[in-house]
Amino acid sequence: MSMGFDKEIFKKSVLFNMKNVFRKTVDEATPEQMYQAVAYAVKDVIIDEWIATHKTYEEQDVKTLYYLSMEFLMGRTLGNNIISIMAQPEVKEVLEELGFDLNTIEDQEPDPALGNGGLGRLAACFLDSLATLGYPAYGCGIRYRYGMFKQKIEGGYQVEIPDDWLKNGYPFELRRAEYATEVKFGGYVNTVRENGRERFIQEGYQSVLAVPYDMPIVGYGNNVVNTLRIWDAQAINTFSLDSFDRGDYQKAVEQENLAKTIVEVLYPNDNHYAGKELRLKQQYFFISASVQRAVMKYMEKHEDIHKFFEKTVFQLNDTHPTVAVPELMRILLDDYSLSWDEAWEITTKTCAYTNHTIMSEALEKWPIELFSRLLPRIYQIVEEINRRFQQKIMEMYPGNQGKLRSMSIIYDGQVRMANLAIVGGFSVNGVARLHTEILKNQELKDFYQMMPEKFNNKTNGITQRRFLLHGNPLLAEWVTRKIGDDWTTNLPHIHRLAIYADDPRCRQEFMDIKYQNKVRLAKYIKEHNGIDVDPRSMFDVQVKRLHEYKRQLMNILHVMYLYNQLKDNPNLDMVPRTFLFGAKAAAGYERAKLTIKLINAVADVINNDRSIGGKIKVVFIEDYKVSNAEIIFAAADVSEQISTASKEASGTGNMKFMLNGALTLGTMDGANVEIVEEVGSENAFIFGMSSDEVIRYENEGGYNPMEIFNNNYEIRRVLMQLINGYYSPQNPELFRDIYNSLLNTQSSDRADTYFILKDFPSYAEAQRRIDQAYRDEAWWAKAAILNVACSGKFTSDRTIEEYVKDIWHLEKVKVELEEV
Ligand code: GLG
Repeated sequence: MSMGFDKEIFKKSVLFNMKNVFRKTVDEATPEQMYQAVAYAVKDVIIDEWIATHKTYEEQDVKTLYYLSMEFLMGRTLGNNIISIMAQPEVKEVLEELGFDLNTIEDQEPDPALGNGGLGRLAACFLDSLATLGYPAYGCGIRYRYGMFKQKIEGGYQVEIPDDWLKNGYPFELRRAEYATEVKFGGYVNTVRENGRERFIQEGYQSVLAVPYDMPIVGYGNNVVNTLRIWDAQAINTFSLDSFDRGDYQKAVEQENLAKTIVEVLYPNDNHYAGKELRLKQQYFFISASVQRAVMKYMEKHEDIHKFFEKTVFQLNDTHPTVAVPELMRILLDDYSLSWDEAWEITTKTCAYTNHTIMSEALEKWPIELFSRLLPRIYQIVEEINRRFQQKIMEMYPGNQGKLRSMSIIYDGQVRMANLAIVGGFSVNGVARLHTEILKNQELKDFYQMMPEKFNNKTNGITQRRFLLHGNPLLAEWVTRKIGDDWTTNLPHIHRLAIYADDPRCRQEFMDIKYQNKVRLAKYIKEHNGIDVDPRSMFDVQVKRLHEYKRQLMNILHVMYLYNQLKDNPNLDMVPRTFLFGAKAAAGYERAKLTIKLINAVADVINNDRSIGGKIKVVFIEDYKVSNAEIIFAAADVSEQISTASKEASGTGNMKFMLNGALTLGTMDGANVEIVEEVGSENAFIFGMSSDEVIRYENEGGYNPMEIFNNNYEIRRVLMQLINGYYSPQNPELFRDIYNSLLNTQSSDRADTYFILKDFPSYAEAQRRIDQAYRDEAWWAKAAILNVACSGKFTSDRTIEEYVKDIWHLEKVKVELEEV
C-alpha cells in the first residue's frame, strides 16, 4: 500500500498514455503497448520523488558517491519500480480491470543488459541498496546501443544475436541534453608558457559529444530516487560547413564515425581483457564525461576546488574506470591551474578502487603506443605519476629492483591499470574475505606491504528486493507471514525463520512452495526450450558465465560419469535429477563455446535414452539473463558453486540461491566460505582442494592429471567418450580440444589448469551425499529453510553500509514529499 499512490489517477494515466502514444484504446492494445503505457504511468509517479530527492540533496549540500562502472546489469525495471513505490497490489488490480495480467505486461520489457555478469549485476544491486538506504549516489556508465548479446542455441551451438534493447524506446530514461560534455581523443599536446607557468593544450584532436541519459533508481518505499547516468555519444558538429570549408572534411566524417562506434556495443567478455583500442576509447569517453560533470556540479555550489573530496567520492568498479585518476588530475592541473601536489592530494582523496578478480587474463595493460596516441595528455600525467611513485619505491626500498618491477605503473612497454588505481586512490578492496586475503598475501603483496592502510574487504551482497520479493513471490509471502515484512529492508531479521526449520508443517509448506516454483520453471523451459522436465525431480543448477575456472566442464563430466553408471546398472538406486545449465560464452572464447556444445550433446543422448527411466535429464537454458535468473533461483534445490578454489573472487549467484533456499554444492572459494560459515557446513556440500592447496600446486608444480587418467577407470572412460564419438558420432574429433585441455600441456599452461580431474573424485562423492540427503525430505527442508534464515549477511544493504562507513563516508538523507 502506497501512501501517495492513487489507483484511479494511475488508471487514467495509463489510458491517457495509450491514447496519446499509440492512438489506441485499451481493448485494441497489444501487451507491448500496454507495457509502455504502464511504464510511462509509473514514471509519472516516480518523477516527483526524483525531483524532490535532488532538491533535498542540493539543499543539504550532501557528499555524493559516483559509482563508476563500464557495466550495469539492471534487468527489467518495471516490476521492480512498482514494488519500490509499494503499489504492486493496486497496479495489479488496475491491469486486471483493464483485462491484462501484470506478469505478462512485465514480460514485455526487454532486459536492459548493459553488463556481462557478476560485476555488472553487483553494480545494479548496489544502486538499489544505495537508494533504499537513502545515500546520495550516481551510477555512471555507458548507454550501449547493443547490450549483452542474446543467446540462441542452434544445433547445440551458441549463436549470438544483437540485443537491440532500444528498438521500441526505453520508457524510463530521460535525455539530459543540457549536460552534454565534450570528450577529446588523439592529437598532440602543445606546451605554452603563461604567467611563468607551463600550460598544456591538446590540439589536433578528434572529439565527441557525450550526452547523458538518466534512469531513475527507486528506493524501496522511502521516496528516494537516485540516478543512473549513462552516456550516449554524438558527433560534435555533424559535417559542419566550417570544417568542410577548411578542408577538414575527412575529420568531420571521422568524428561522426567515432561517435557512432564508441557506444555501439558492450564487449561481451567476462573476466577477460581483450586489449581493443575501442574499449579504451569507451573507458575514457564515459570517465571524462562523468568526471567533468562531477567537477562542474561541485563548482556550481562551492568556491574552493581544494575541498572537492569532501563532497565527492569516486568508486572505481574494477580497473575499467581507472583513467578517472589521470582525468581528474588533468582537470585540476590544466583547467584549475593547481600545482601537482594540490591536484594529487585531491585526486587520491577522491578515488577508491575495487578489485574483482585475480585471474591474470583479466588484468588490463595497455601498450604505451596505443595509450599515448589516444590520450596524449593523460599519458603525460600517468608518466609523471609513475615517475614520482617509482621515486617513492626507491626511497622505501633502495636498490630493490623486484619492487620496482612489480609495482611500477608503466613497465615493459605497458600501462598497468591496476597499479595506477592502487596508487591513485585511498582504498583498495576485494569482494570477499578470502579474495581480499589472497590480494594482500599474493597478488598485491608488495602494495599491501607498502601501503597496508589502503586495503580492506567488502564482501559482496545482493538485493533481496529483486531476488526474493520480486523473483519469488510465493516464498516472499510465506516468509512475511511467518516473521513479518521487515526482512525487505533488514535482511538479518530473516534469521527469525530458523525456529520454523524444526516444524514439520512449515517444512511441508516450504517444500510445496519450492515445488510450485519448479513447476513455474518447468513451464518456462517448455515454452522457451521445448523440453519437458519433471518438477518432482531434484533441480541441480549451475547458472553463470561460461568460464573454464567456473568448471561447468566438471559438472557435465560428472553427468557423463553418472550416465555410465546407469547404463551399467539400469536399476541403480538414485533420486531422479535434472541438471540445469545456463551460461553465455564470450563470442571469441572457443573452448567455452565448445563446452556449451558438449553440454547440449550430452543432453541429446541422455534425454533421448528411454532405458534410464528419466533418472537424469540435462537442460541447457537458452539466454540466461536477469529476468529468467529470478525464476531459476526460486526453483533450485542444489546450487553449483564449483570454481577452482582461489579463482572466483566472490560469486553472487551463490547468495541468490541461498536466499531462495537452495543448498550449496561448492568449493571453499570466494563467498562460499562465508556462506558455509553462516549456515553451517552440515547444511552445505563442500568438496575439493582448498585455495592454499591450489596455490601451492600452481607455485610448486607436482600435479599430473595423467596419473589420475591412468589410475581411475571411471574418469578414463568419461574422457575417452570425449574422443570416441560417443556424444558426437558424426564427428568423433569434435571434443578433442577439451580432452587435450585436461591431459596435454597447453602452450604455456599446465594440463588441466583448473584441477578438474584432481577435484573430480571428491566432487562425485559430494554428489553422492546429495543424492542420499535428498531422500530425507524432512532433513532437506530443514536445511533449505536454514539456508534462507542464515542469508542475512548477504544483502547488498550490509555491503553498502560497510562501504559507507569505511570508504565513502556519506550521510543518510530523508526525502519528504511536498503536499500537492
Ligand atoms: C567478478 C568476479 C566474481 C564477483 C563479481 C562481483 O568474477 O567472483 O562476484 O565480480 O564482485 N567479473 C566478475 O564477475
